[in-house]
Amino acid sequence: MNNIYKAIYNEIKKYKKIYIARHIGPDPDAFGSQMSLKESIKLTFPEKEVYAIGCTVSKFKYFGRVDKVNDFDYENSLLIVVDTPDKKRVDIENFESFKNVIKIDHHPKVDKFSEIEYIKDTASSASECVLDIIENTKLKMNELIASDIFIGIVSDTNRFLYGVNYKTFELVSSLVKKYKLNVEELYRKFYLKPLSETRLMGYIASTLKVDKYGFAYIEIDEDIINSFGADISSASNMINDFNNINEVIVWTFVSRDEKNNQYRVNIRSRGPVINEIAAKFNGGGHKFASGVRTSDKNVVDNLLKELSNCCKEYKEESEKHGSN
Ligand SMILES: [Mn+2]
Repeated sequence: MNNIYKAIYNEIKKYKKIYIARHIGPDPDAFGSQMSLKESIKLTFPEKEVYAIGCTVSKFKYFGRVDKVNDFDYENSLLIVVDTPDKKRVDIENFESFKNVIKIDHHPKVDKFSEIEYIKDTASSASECVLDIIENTKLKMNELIASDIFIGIVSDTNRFLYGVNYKTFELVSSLVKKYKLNVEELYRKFYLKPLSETRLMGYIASTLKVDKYGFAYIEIDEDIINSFGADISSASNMINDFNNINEVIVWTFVSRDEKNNQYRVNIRSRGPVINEIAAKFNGGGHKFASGVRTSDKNVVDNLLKELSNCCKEYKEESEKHGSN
């Protein structure tokens, strides 16, 4: 084992109580990396108490339940944060009070918030990072763990569309072979969705505003989301289903989180790099999948303007070079 694997494994070995957290507004990779790591630690060390913490999302009940914890044993336990580059997006309060913190992530680095950091921004997903750690330590794996990792990778790459190379396929291929994963069954379980959600997608598609530069956006009200019987996280995760529209280069969902008095802005792109723009507005993420949270409506308006502008420039640039 090289140093980072050894360091992570030794910390896991040392603590009786381990909490695993991920980012707010969790997506399937956040769940996949969190749940697979939890199960792997439990399988390897049955005597340990391992908790997966953070909010629940109805759309992702596939992954099983998160653990309800009322009192955190900060002084005696280890916290592992997966799929989260920045402090402000860790879905747990006072996380720096834990005896020790480990970060496992595939986003470009934002904050350093732990002594032990595993950051691999060439990995397709945090789930792939967990797979790498399991394979390079004595952590164990079984079919359930392999399935969660598989779904995490599939989802963060949008079914092998983004951020993949031959290595991703090799990893997935050996995972499927070794644990005899029933890919069709997994896809069916994961991608089958209720009519209510499909209707909400129809609403979004018919309401989406698209400007002449290829910038699309929609503001979705929580009341509307609720009237379709979906929750806000499920709705903002639908953004990935709008990636193949000819007239759209960058698209944005703005939803208002009433409880936290915040606008949640999700941005996707199939052309210009958007995380630098998101960073200007105190957000972040990947080159083509970013987000911003703010309580200020002016920030949202300015961000939308800037994104439309960047589509304009991108379009002009592409036309100059005779491509589309
Ligand atoms: Mn991820």
